[in-house]
Amino acid sequence: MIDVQANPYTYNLDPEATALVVIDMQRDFIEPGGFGAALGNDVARLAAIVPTVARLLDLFRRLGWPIVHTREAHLPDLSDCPPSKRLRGDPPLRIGDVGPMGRLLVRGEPGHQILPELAPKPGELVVDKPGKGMFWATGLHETLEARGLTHLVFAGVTTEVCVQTSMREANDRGYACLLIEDATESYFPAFKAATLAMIQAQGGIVGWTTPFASLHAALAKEEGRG
Ligand code: TIU
Repeated sequence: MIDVQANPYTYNLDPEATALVVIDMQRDFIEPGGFGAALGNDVARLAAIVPTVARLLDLFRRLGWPIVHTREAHLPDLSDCPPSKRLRGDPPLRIGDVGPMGRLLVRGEPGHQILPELAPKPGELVVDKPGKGMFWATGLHETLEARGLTHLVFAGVTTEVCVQTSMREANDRGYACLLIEDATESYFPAFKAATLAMIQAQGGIVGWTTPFASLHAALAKEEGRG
């Protein structure tokens, strides 16, 4: 086990059984004209974490450890999009409507793509999910179990929506979860802060958090080996 300095206390990372999970670093959430912008959000905030997520991906690639990328998106016929999701609120464009990056939150459209700087490499897992959480209707738990993975390091957007939902779902399925604080972002700074605080509270009720530098420092020796 490798000790990673974390909050609220040391995270014991298993070098044989750890995957990186990068949640929804898609054009639809991070670039103007996508689903995030249609909901009225300032999407520019999210772009700030791209260099840190890229460093995290580089680290896992150098180590040769597994990487999972998720994308939130629906089938073109929207058969996997519940009306309660599509009809929520009063946005100028809804899921499935055509925007500047194609149909919002629909598989295969330009907005569905992961940012080119963070694009998946061959051999990395890419999971399309119709919900906020990464386990609903994806089969991902079975895939991770089959590979013997028990520890998940999380990054991506948005902290309190898809990242937190996925992390809570993973915690309930028995994974030890570590969220990288500067590799996740929200449209709402207060929600990011609250999410980190609630993960850390009560002795790490759903996991641990730490800055990228702490993880990097802890894995420096492993990297030398890899
Ligand atoms: N709206 C918002 O904050 N997030 C989402 O809808 N999806 C994800 O977090 N990926």
